[in-house]
Amino acid sequence: MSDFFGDIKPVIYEGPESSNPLAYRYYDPKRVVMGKTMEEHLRFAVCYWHTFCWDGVDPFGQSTMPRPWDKPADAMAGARLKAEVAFDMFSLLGVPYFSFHDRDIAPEGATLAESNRNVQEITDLFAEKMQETGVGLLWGTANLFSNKRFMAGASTNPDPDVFAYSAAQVKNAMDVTHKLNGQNYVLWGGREGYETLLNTDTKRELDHMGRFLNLVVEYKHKIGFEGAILIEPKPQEPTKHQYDFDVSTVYGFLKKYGLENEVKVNIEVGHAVLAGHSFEHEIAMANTLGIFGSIDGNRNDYQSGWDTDQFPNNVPEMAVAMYYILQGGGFTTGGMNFDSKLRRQSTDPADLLYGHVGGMDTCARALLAAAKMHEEGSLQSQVNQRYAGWDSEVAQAMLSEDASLESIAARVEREGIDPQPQSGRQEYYENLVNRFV
Ligand code: XLS
Ligand code: NI
Ligand code: NI
Repeated sequence: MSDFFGDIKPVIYEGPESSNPLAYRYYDPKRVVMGKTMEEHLRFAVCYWHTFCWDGVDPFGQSTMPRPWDKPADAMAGARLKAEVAFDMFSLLGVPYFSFHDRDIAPEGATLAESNRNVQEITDLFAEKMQETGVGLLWGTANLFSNKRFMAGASTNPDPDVFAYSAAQVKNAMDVTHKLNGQNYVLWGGREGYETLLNTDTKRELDHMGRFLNLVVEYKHKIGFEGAILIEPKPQEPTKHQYDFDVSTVYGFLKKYGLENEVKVNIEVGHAVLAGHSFEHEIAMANTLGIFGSIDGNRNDYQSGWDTDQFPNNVPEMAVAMYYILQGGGFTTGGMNFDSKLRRQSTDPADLLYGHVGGMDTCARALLAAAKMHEEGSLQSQVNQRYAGWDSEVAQAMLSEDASLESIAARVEREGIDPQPQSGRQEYYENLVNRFV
């Protein structure tokens, strides 16, 4: 145990009446909701990057939260201390999972081989700590965006050597994720996009990205990795135009490159907002297309145009999202990973805990509301009612291969069909949701 968190005690469930800022008021891990415990439903994960690497720098100012593990003179000793603190925090919170990029956990070396060795050394330490604490790995990923070699992309870089370097880095990140029994492997297209069309061959770039992802899937099968491969959509930032704009765009890409049955999506709340969607829209599309995988839980500022990665704190919004997650059957390999970071004035170690405790309670409370919406059932039955006309034989016949525009047109004429508008009753539905949140 490190002394980073001082004498803070493990956070436990104390119920809605508790005023202890470091207690759960709704997250009661063993409480059963719709046949599963809250812990099994929510599958919380702490992310390494924002939690242990974010030091508060912004374009106008220096680090506000220097950490004791930032040790430029002995970066590997720093990485080991960081791992120590990380596992202390997972235990204090009682989260079942964590997630990381290769470059979050260990310093980059002079060569790729040295960087890989550093990553392997720290993941060996993780393996011991995971054994000790029972914490699992929700997902691993490779950072293919921070180093300047990736400024024009990784697999979409015009330079084939960057494609090769990226493949080698991903291979190592997949190896360690596999070694740690990761539940998923994530690819967020960090700089897979472009700044100006004038210098960009989009056909080549998409073909290269498609081949790269196929290489990843082939390797997954070769090593027997049983987790899911996930793409994380985002519409912009860092590049002006990111190729993996949103869930539907990613699906089109997967289809084109023959991967729609191999790859799913990791949906981030803030990225949905940046794409001009709601979070629940992205979940519903992923359910519809059969590619729902996992969630990066956070919230985005609605006025800013960038990715603010704040901790979730809006129960009514999260409840509707949770409703659609449950509707799709809930998480399998996925989970609720807090891709959320502190504001730069939140400089106390305890702030890291407040952020996560609040985020977890928001999700737990949302889960309870969403479960009530499902159990009570009137929302679903109203929707079924709205489409009930399609249950008839004549309606279904229009969708069969025997139907044609002529046969449908003939029936309309014969029967004198003249559709009358039916109210969509949006306000009624909205009120129905508010009964539960
Ligand atoms: C950045 C992304 C990133 C991914 C992992 O916007 O959210 O943090 O989750 O590479
Ligand atoms: Ni993310
Ligand atoms: Ni983000």
